Amino acid sequence: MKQFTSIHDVDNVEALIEKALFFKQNPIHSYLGERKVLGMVFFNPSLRTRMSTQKAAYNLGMDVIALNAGADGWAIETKDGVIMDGDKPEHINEAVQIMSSYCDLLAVRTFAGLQNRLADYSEAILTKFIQLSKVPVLSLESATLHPLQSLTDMMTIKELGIKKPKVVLTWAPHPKALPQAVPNSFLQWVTKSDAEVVVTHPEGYELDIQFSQDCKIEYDQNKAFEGADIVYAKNWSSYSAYGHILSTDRSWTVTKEKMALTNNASFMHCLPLRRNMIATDEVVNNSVVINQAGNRVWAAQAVLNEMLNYEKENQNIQNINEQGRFAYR
Ligand code: AN0
Ligand code: CP
Repeated sequence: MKQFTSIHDVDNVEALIEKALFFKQNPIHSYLGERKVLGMVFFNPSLRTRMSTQKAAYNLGMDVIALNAGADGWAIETKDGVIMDGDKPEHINEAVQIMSSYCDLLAVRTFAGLQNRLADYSEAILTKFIQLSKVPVLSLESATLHPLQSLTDMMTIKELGIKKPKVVLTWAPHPKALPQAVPNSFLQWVTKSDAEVVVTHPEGYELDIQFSQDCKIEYDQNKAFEGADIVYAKNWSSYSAYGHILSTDRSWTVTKEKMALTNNASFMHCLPLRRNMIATDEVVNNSVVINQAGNRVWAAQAVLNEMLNYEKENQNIQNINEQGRFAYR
């Protein structure tokens, strides 16, 4: 795998999920990453992504350099053509080239600004990283997608061992405007599986059709929950009224009573989770979220492993070409 920014970078999704499950059983399988450096750049905070990806890299023998852009590094200007007389002393055009020169793989977390839909959905910062980096790039969540989370989610669903599960993605209330990255990405992956997928949210929270076209939309949350095997909760801000909070209706909070409508469903969430807003204490305490978050290590390890393998094969091809050239001489 050359890069990892969405499901479209993955040749064989099933094999990648299997690889993640394999690493869960055999964490130290090889030291493919020995003497290689993973750079991780965060434009936004992270607990799980940062620690699990670092742990995954260690399991493969890699060293890790993590940088919180703007906190432990200089604040980075990401737009071209601006007069840099504000609070950002560093420009992304130099920063990415330089950071990538210190690393063998470069990982980046960007975030939606939620002001301008076109700008967020063009993935300007991630695209800059891909264009300017001297080494392969992977996403630690971008403005519109979170593929490492989704791979983890698919692995966690697979572990539950339910054939053709009914999976319900439910919107839930939250006090701050959040991106659509997690639900977009989840739908991108789960609709490629054998699951029946239903999305439920208040009107106005319809996701970009490119992600929801293969799902049933049900505006009645109780109806959606009927017979569900998996309930995946997440808040997101509006896509149509871009970045706006249209509802904070707490009747959408996932409760024990609502879970009773399901087929004894497992409750999933990517975390962090605001208790008694997204779901009640009882629901969270009886959920699979800890295993789900734990699985982030194995998903990241599978992705890093595939990217290191690709680099190694490319290196081998280069070496063979070099040898051929010398032989010819
Ligand atoms: C982020 C989001 O909704 O995208 C990160 C989730 C992985 N959540 C928060 O900022 C609370
Ligand atoms: N789920 C997730 O990506 O969590 P962090 O924001 O803590 O990395």
